[in-house]
Amino acid sequence: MLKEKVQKSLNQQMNAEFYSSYLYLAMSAYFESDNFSGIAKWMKIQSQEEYSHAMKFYNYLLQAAGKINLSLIEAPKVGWNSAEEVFQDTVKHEQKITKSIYDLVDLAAEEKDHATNIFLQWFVTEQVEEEATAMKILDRIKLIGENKNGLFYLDHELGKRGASN
Ligand code: OFO
Repeated sequence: MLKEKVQKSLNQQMNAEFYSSYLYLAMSAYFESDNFSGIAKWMKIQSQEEYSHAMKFYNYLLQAAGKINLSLIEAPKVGWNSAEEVFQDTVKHEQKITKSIYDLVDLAAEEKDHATNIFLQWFVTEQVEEEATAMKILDRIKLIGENKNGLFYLDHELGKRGASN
């Protein structure tokens, strides 16, 4: 049986993952409207991946006989000024998500909820990858600078991304 505090935080994290899905979909639409269909595809797959993260929380809550509390999902920002700004926001967002996962791990440890702690370890590892990937793309965009050809090449490369988990 989940403790009240743990259940509440798991629900909050589930909703944060749904928000991540929304945010990356908004970013995908931004790139689509700018005709960068490769980066748009990358972002759309990222959005789907975030949806699957939210569903991991949903399924775990049900499995642990917890209550699902689907709350209002905040509207994401619309309109960015550049690809660099989008990826800066992505890095910041992932750092924020990492912090909330760490807080959740701390709470599970405090509450001696070993099962939830083990469940969360997958997210701890995942966040290392999420931050590193976003940071790598941001670094490349910074290197490209104003070079349109460089950005089109990146668009082509990111468009090769296939659906993951
Ligand atoms: Fe769910 O990892 Fe990104 O936000």
